[in-house]
Amino acid sequence: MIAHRVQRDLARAISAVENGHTDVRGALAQFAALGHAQRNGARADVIGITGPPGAGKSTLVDRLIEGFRANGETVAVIAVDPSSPFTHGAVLGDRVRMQRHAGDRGVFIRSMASRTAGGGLAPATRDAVRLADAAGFDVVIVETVGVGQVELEIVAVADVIVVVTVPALGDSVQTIKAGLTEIADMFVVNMADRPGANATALDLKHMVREGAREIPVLQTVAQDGTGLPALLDALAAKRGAGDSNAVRAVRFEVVRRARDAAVRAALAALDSDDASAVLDGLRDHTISRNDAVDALLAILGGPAHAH
Ligand SMILES: Nc1nc2c(ncn2[C@@H]2O[C@H](COP(=O)(O)OP(=O)(O)O)[C@@H](O)[C@H]2O)c(=O)[nH]1
Ligand SMILES: [Mg+2]
Repeated sequence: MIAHRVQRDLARAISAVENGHTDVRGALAQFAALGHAQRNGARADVIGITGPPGAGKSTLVDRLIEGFRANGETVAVIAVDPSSPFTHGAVLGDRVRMQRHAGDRGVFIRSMASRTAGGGLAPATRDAVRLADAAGFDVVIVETVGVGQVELEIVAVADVIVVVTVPALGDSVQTIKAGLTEIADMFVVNMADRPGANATALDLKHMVREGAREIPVLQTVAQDGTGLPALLDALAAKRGAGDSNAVRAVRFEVVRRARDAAVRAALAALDSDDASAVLDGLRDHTISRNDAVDALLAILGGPAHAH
């Protein structure tokens, strides 16, 4: 249990940091001065839950809270939402969704609307996680809306990363290919009550088989709790394994930079004289689009894409 007083001061400390009234060090010092920093050394397990809007992340988090509480662990949730602080749309929704835990002193829930202009995780998110850790919570769950590259920043915050997707989100597996296998500790196909869940899970399993790490692919129905015991088991296994987030962050950074370099090389190749000749042929209708792509890839020296 986390005393009500600690919960209240934690909420205030997060607000102070979020509003820029103090930095995280100041907030932690204040926290300690209030006699709250019971934790020196022990660390919360930080679980990142990321995925597209509407995938069922908040519903899943609600179920996870239930699971951790049943295990006697205290849980803080930091839900980062890109919606405007002025509209409060989905933020309010999250609060309502997790409302049933409101009276539980082992649970702290905080929605943060703030994000940086670029769409990244606001620094305040990181600070909120540190503060929740200092407050003594056993588990901190960070829910972020992941679209494209944005979710990847969660690497800097979380020890274990769960990427949530849903069936029949046509290009979700494609999006995931752009480097998510480097950061995901597990994939969850939520809404497994909908058609296409098995196919999506199979797609993901094929994809993760190519990687070096073992990444479980699970299916859940967050609404009724189907698959939650397996998800909790998988999380327990990852938490116990002490997977190094530093290793993962470095791997991801290498992939990101290699991808950036490849993009730069492709753009440069497209500016070459050889490439201009191919593109002229495309304009003159003497070459098909597919043949133009193959020819340009050949100029780039990369593997030709077979269609
Ligand atoms: N059919 C179905 N609906 C779900 C499931 N999980 C969540 N939902 C619903 O999907 C909607 C979006 O859920 P929410 O948790 O807010 O998604 P988030 O935006 O990813 O946090 C809500 O109406 C949920 O009730 C599921 O497993 N199956
Ligand atoms: Mg949500």
